[in-house]
Amino acid sequence: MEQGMKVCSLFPIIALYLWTGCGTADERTNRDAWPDEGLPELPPTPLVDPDSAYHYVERQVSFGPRVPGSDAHRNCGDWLVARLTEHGAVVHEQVGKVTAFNGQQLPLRNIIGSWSPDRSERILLLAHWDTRPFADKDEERKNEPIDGANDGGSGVGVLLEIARHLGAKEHGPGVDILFTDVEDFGSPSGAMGMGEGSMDTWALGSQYWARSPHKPGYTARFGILLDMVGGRDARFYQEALSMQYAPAIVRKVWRTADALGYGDRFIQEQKYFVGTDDHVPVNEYLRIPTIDIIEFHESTGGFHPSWHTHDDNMSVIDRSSLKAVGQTVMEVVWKERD
Ligand code: AHN
Ligand code: ZN
Repeated sequence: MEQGMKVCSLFPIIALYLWTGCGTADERTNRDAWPDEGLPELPPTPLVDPDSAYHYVERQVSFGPRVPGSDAHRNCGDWLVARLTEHGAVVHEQVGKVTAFNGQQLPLRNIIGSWSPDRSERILLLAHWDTRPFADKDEERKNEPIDGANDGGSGVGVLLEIARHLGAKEHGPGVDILFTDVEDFGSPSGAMGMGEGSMDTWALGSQYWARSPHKPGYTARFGILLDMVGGRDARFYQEALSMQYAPAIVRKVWRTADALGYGDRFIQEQKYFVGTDDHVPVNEYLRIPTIDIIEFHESTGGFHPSWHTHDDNMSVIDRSSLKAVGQTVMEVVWKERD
């Protein structure tokens, strides 16, 4: 009898425990973010390895500045194609010619890796892989190209680390990783003024791709651009153009970061500081709601202080920033269902 009483008095506690999600704090926060009770469990989200992401950044920098038309650019492009292929992607290369703001003709090489290419439901992840041909924000050696560890290297490094796991993703939408070229050959502020046209001198590779995607009629549920995501203690505010084009995707990503414990990195507050970036043509021409995860730096009220200077080298790269961004994007991709 006494035994029975105990079970009876425990029953409401057990019931409450089952009802609230009966697991660790982590499991409960995930459930709050995706109220998917009743649907089959998804395989666990793979862990982003910060050392691996860091290595991918370092390796890109080791080729030298990836300035369109240079040997370093060609060699790094070949290496990117090899990495995507190694991780199970079907790879498309889109080559062309574009004219820079200064009249220079540049070869263009957009690189696209696709997983489950036949699925019509898709997610687009993108980052530019070229680096700026000059250091116009530096005091010295202004005409020499930069390493672009953060600006170029970091977004690609994180996406390659995600790519390493995409072969294991058998559920939900297919994924495309787009490495855009000739993002960073834009007109230096002052050279052409900050008039209307000067913004169009940036993101030439994504403009090209969005006007004429590798697959005619290409579309995706949403897109996530990573740009300058590797700085020490990087904080990501909700970027204003992303909020204008794709507020629901911004909220989904920032909520996910918070649920994973990265609320101190992903601040749920809007900042206007990006003139243009690769997400703009994707939104404008393809109407794919696409956001930009890009560091807002308090000390400049804009980009990282190393932006377009020779200080943009491996010394600014922080494994924990790569991890926070990579794990957040991985979780968003993994939790997306058909
Ligand atoms: C401007 O806002 C002019 N440029 C942001 C795009 C960019 C350049 N991202 C990296 N480098
Ligand atoms: Zn740049």
